[in-house]
Amino acid sequence: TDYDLIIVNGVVVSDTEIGEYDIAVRDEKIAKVVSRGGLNDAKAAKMIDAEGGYVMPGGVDAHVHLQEPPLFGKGSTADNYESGSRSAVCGGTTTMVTFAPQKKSEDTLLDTLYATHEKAKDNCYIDYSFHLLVGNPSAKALSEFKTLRKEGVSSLKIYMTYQALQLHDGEILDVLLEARKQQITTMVHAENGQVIDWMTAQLEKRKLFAPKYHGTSHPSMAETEATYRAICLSEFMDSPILIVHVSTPAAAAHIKSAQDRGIPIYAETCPQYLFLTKADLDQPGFEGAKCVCSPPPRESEADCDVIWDGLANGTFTILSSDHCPFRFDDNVIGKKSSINDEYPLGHFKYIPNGIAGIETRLALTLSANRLDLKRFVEVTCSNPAKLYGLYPLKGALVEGQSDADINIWYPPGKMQEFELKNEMLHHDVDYTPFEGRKLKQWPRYTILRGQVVWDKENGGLLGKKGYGKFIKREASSLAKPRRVGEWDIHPDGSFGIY
Ligand code: DUC
Ligand code: ZN
Ligand code: ZN
Ligand code: ZN
Repeated sequence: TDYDLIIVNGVVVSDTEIGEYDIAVRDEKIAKVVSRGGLNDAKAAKMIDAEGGYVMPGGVDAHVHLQEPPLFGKGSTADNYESGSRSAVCGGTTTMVTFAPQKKSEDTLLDTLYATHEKAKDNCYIDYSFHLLVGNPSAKALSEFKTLRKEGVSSLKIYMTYQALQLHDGEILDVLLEARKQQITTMVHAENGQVIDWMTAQLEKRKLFAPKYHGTSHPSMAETEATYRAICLSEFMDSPILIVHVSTPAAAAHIKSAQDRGIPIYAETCPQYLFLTKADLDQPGFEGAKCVCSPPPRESEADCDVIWDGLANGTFTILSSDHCPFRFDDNVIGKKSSINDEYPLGHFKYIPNGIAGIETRLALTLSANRLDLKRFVEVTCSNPAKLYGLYPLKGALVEGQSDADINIWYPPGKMQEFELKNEMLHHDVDYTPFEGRKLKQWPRYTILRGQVVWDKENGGLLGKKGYGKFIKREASSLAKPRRVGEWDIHPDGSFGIY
């Protein structure tokens, strides 16, 4: 046989092109992409007829929290590497970048990295890589950035909020300077932690504890201010950043204006800011806790519309899930119910922040039918791969270069609209914040390095735990400083790039 697998009759969508192409796979790689019919004489061990369905690169989800200790309120995340990556593959995501979380109490980043490797090793259904989450930018930690690059880690994340993680501005400058030297991309969680703490104290004085006050305690202003501050610090240092999970029109406007000036500022949004609003936090009983994440779902659908616009017009470089699930009813592992002896009716500040979404990201967004298809592929597959140094190995269908990671969607008219239910999902969580949403699409086949790992009609999950492997990443092909040279203080007292 010539090939391990051929896919015929598909409508292939990349970030730059849509067309009728057939694809051949050999030795885990994309071997050929040819005009429809061009493989009619080829011999292959297996053939898939896409029947006119879209054929896209496998999803790349670059913002995933798995098996993390309590950092975002009480409780550890619900999914471990096994259940999280299982959920991912059943929703068409073939590569994930998760966090290796360094705590404030720890000095080194390398131990964190090695410990995270242990959690993931032999447990993943999909390929994976890590961002270092820097909780303590100690001299030691900063000196380890160089080794991180050798270990295939080219990005890290810092926080401007959460007591367990918040860095002050001087620490942020320390990180940006060292990141610049090592060509590392810095992801920033931009919310002003002091504003959030102050608002929380105000609400407590008035005995306002219901889940909806999570939204009140995280005002848009806290995100807008921190976003602009992060942009200023990044521009000062000429060190590229990506602002994660942007939720407000005002923050998006600051990002757009920096981008228009040519500053290397990148941004991410997530399905929760496209589909959820404040009303989802304000539900009977404690149900609102199911939609508590940070930043919170915002005011109204008009806000969601602005975020959709930013996805379409390029303000947002990538669409990630921020999968960070906690169980609703669980007294051991981070219950969303947040009831304790002091607050028998619960308190919003004890609700761990985060929701599940790794399995629903692609189908929810594609079903909404609001993005150009090439742009959909760009923000969910190609751009995350480019931004984080995985391209064209991942996020593309380039002959001889890309891994054969492929999603084949249902052909037009073949899938009936259906209501999403948590029981359809493969995570280890007792609810989805998107319960009842109407979907028109779901991946029919998902292929990872040439293997069919998901076949919705025949067996569902076919992939095996442990098939997913660690991928070493290069420097970002998008996020580069504007000028080469070192940031330093010049002999005349001025400062900047030499
Ligand atoms: N926001 C969340 O909702 N969860 C994890 C961390 C974060 O910043
Ligand atoms: Zn995070
Ligand atoms: Zn965050
Ligand atoms: Zn996150």
